[in-house]
Amino acid sequence: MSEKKKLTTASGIPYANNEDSLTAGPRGPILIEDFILHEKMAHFNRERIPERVVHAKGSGAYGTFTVTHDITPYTRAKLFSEIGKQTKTFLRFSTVGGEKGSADSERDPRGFAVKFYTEDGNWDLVGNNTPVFFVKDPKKFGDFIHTQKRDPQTNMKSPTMMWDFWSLNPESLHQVLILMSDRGTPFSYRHMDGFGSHTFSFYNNKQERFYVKFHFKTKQGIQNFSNEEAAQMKAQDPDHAQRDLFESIENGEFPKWTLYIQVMPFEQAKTYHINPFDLTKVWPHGDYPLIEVGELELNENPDNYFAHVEQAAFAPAHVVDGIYYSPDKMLQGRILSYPDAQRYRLGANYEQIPVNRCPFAVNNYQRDGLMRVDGNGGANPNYFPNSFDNIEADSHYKQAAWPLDSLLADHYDRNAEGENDHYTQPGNLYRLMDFEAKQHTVKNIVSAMGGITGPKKDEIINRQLCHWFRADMSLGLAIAKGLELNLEKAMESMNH
Ligand code: HDE
Repeated sequence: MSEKKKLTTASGIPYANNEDSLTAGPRGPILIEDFILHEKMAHFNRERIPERVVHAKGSGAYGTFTVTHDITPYTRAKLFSEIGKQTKTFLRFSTVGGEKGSADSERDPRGFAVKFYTEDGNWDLVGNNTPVFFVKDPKKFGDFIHTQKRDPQTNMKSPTMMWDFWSLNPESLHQVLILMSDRGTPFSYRHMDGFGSHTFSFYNNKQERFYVKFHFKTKQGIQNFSNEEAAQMKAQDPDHAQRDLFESIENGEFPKWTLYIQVMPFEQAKTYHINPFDLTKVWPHGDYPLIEVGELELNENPDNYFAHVEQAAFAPAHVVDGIYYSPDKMLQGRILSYPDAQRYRLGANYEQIPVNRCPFAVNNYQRDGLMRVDGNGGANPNYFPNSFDNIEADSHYKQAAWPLDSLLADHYDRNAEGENDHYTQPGNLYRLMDFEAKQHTVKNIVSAMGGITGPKKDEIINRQLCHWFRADMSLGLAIAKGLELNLEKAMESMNH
């Protein structure tokens, strides 16, 4: 038996009785001096922090990234510097729309957020289990998420809101098709792929730039629930994915993913037939094949959920030397949003929380603020430059200037830029599916669209149907049939 420990207050004062309040006699009232009672109740009242406004329900684990292939021709990022190099990581999986207590088996994309604790700082690759997203401009994000949450009047989920938004934003079609396929209900976090989703950029030791996309391919194999199995699991075990991840790591069955990249030569971005910065589009692998990079293995469960998983803070802004952003508007929006969300959720010094702390040197002149627990710079100067602390802004980390002409940037505007072909890629994806996947996808769409109600029901259904037809005629027909629509009437309404 380990050595006994004394029960204490939060300030380390040992005390003898943790169950009886101090009263004036055995039947008398509680004395206000029972500060231990107050301390316990007051802390209890303050246990909840704001849940993530999206991705509130999640699971996380620590792991290791190991380089298996040389990509130094593309990037000088130290974590990729040599084959065999290992970097500690933390990965948080999540659903998107549900609250912190919602079910893991909801039909939803899954967050796939990876923190790499590199010697040049923490790199956060904050993606999903799909390579694309519903919208391509951050200005639409809040409105979109409102339709994924609860009706402002009834406080219930509303297929009418969802499909009204999607039918008015056809750029969403690609992601909606993926969401409605069986990939929208993954069997577990271990049996799905992960993506950086956005286009990022690399630069190598010669400061040559490349555009890059990241893909994590599961080594457990893709496995999904059908609509019915997901509904059943929601009732049977709303935390099934958390249980699966935690128990597989406890049992030493460490889940693994292979990291691949797609690389686009910098100059090609100007002329490539698809806007490479449009997050609703993929880069066809025929044009830019997958290049193997390394292996990500999850091998350590956090010893406390709140300390590590709930307080984990990711930011796409956190890129390290050799990796940088791209003009992808959604990425640009996220650069600003995530640190803002973390400061709101966790306070100004959130990067001192152990799960978020860089294990290597952190030298700056940010001081004070709530929960400053790292010594606050001690007696060192709190200004830069200065004649005392020998901290320098190391010119090695300067990036070459970014040529503006590469972005065709001879003017600025609120352009809804690029092509508006929202149909070819979802159509291609549907035609790639096997017969069973097509059947399940149509069934899931019919079941989801079947929830549209209210005075605008026909208008919303017909508008969305028009998008399905434009992606693929057989898909449109199968959905119309499933919804038992009178096609002539539907076509008439589409034509006016
Ligand atoms: Fe997020 N997103 N997001 N998102 N997102 C957040 O940050 C946001 C988007 C993703 O496990 C928030 O800490 C904006 C795309 C993941 O902690 C918030 C836009 C992708 C996680 C936020 C997007 C994601 C978040 C909420 C439109 C896939 C959970 C709490 C430009 C590529 C990370 C928080 C974790 C979390 C903002 C769109 C993935 C509000 C403004 C696209 C995996 O800051």
